[in-house]
Amino acid sequence: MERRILVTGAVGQIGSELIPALRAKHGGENVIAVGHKKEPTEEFRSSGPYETADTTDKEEIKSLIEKYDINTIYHLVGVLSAVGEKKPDLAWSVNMDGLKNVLDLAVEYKIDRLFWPSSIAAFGPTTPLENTPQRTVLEPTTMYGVTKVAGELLCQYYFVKYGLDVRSLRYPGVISWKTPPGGGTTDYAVAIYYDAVQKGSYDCFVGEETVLPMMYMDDAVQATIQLMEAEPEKITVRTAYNLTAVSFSAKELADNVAKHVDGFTCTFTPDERQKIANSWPSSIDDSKAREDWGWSHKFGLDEISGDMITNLTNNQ
Ligand code: AKB
Repeated sequence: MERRILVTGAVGQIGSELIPALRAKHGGENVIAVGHKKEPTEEFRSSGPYETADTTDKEEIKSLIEKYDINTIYHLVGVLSAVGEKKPDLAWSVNMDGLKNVLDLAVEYKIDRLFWPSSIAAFGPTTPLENTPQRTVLEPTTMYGVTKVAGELLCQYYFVKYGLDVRSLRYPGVISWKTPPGGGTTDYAVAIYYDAVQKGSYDCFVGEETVLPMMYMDDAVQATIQLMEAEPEKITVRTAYNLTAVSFSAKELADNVAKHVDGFTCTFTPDERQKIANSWPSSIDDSKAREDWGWSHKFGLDEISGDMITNLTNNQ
């Protein structure tokens, strides 16, 4: 089947890197990037169609599905954890109303495959936080996490009730250099590289003992495409798959950055995001994703640091 792909949240952290990968694979004209407020780069605009739409407005998304004869959707747009705690109503409306609109339209237009991102934020303080199993307690204490659990169940409901082929991943913290940090709790693991290159120092907003699961963007893009290309019978989880690459403490991260940037120093001044970080797992069991559709990661912490520093230095 020729894929006609719509990607919402195009200018966000994952969209900015998933779209070029999808365009390289399926042809630029077959991948419709949909942004909202943030302006894309000229290169991004010129590599394929770019549209502006608000996903909470069903008619706007509907007209794009019709205009481009869409059969595949990556619905990436979302308000992340830290911003979600400041603006819970916005998080609910963007994360839930937007998803419900896209799910309903996917059924109406017989969309062949739909991807929606979940997150480690679906877990909470009552979850076993080490080597967190695929099936476990989901009692998040953030609005973002609440929308992730509700969203996962809604996706599964649409699969069971309507046969919609919807797939999802519980992303860990994703580290990348193309977009600056965007309102999440795992942002420190991105901001540290920006500040290391620009200032030679970083004041980290979580304590040095904080350990969270993380992944490099190249692996996140690979996992997303691999999941979406897997044969439907291989997908045995219709809520969202656990996914991870490496877990490290904020101190281990800072020490690793110092290996790559001479004279780098890091201080630790925890703020309100510490509480969110404490409620999330320190490591994840993603064996189901590895068994079902062959997931395996490539980047460890040292490779992530090397690549981040090289790219941020070259793009200063
Ligand atoms: C956040 O920190 O809010 C996100 C996430 C883990 O989903 N990066």
